Amino acid sequence: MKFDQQIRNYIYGELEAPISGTYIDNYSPATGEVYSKIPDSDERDVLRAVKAAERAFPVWSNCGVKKRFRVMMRIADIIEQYLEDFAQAETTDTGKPITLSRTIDIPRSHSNLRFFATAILHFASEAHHMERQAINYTMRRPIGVVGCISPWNLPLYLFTWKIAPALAAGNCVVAKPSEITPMTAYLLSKACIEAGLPAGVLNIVHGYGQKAGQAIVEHPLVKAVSFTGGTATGKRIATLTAPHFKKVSLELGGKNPNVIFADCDFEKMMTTTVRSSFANQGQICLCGSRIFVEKHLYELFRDEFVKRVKKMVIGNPYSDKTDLGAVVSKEHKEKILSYIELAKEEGGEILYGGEVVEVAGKYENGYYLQPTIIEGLNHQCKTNQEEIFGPVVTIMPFDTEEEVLAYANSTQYGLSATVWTQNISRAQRMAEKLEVGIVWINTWLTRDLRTPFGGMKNSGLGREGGWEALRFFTEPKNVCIHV
Ligand code: TXE
Repeated sequence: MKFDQQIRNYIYGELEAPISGTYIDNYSPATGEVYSKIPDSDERDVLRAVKAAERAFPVWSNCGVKKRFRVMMRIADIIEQYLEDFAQAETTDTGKPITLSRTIDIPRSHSNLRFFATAILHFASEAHHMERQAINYTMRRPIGVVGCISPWNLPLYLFTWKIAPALAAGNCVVAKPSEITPMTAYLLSKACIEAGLPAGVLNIVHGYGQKAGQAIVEHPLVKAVSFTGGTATGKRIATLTAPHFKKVSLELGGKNPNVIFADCDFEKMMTTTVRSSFANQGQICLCGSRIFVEKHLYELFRDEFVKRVKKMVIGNPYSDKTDLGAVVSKEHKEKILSYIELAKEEGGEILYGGEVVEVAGKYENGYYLQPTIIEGLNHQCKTNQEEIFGPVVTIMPFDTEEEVLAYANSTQYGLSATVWTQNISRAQRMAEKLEVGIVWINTWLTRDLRTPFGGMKNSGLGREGGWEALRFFTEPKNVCIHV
């Protein structure tokens, strides 16, 4: 697929170059080569985008939910119509297998738009009647100009996950995708033009986080910020928004426990655990990177897990046979390798993996790593406390529920957890005591978009999804009428 060599910002309905005239190299992780360039935008481009959003807000916020529904559904239809182009772009930007782009990333992107385009038709609020005195009703009105900033692991999936509820609720958006994976956001801007989205309703500014991203967060007209990315960046954004009382939603890192009891459905657990460990090269904040197995199942689990992971096909992400593609960047590959070295220093044994994968031909300079399984560490070591965000898992045995709960809850993170057991009472006990925002029991990544999505502790602030998202992107006002 041919890509525009220089992608552009999308401001007030037009595709335009950055005011600076400078561009950033965009690498394909599969080949390690520059395949396009992205705008190196700064606060001047962000100012144009914020002004465009401010100008569009009065019409968009008052055009009625049916108009918003129709336009958003048209954008979703266009994404679906060009699914293959979007999938090729997503794989070229991220290095993930094309099968993942085709079946997860892009379908979920148009689902996000359709979900919130329809949800807004049913979004209602409440009234409170005071006998013989007054009637109260709650108005939920759009906030105004909001900022949406997204990461590189699920680029269009997470970009639309924020933009869709913001637009459906009647806000106008200034959005920035990761500078590492901008291509599908650029294709989205073209889809918006084709769909007839009114100018200024959505504005996409490309560029570095500390420059363009920070300018969005800091602009006084941006009243709310929805962010997904690293915990460190989340802390920075929280610091910048707090003094201005901006609403902020933070979806951050994770170090998720996968707790496996001996009474589990072994085959279902095993098939899912290979996926929850290594999907998207382990670059999903919900991956189960710490695996705890009840002691008398441990050896059977370990041997079967290693046997299955050894069969995974690593390499050319454009092949339908590939299970693991490239990790997202050279720097990220080095970061992951440094954690594997750390694990060895901390006494871990590499049961399988730990090495760079050499792929022949045009992919020889790509960023490929083996899926890596490590045992023999304790739960408090850095390898088991810090987010690696790559194809690396640790496995550990445990004796009792109390012991594994202490292990599971021992990190600074609290995003998600998976529990495998046929004992429903035990499942309920574990779900109640796990310090996370999402618990999957006998499954993983089963997603109902109506449910509250997000974590606690250093995994974030607030929840996305369903009414939670529409409430985040609206301001409630109580109106009390004397009767
Ligand atoms: O995230 P960053 P990165 C974790 C994972 C990963 C780490 C860093 O551990 O290694 O975060 O990944 C923009 N003001 N997750 O570098 O830096 C930036 O341009 C405003 C978990 O991708 O947080 C990008 O668009 N914006 C996560 C976005 O923030 C700023 C998924 C994310 O970048 C900014 C991805 C600033 N000061 C990484 N600095 C998850 N929870 O899914 C950066 N940005």
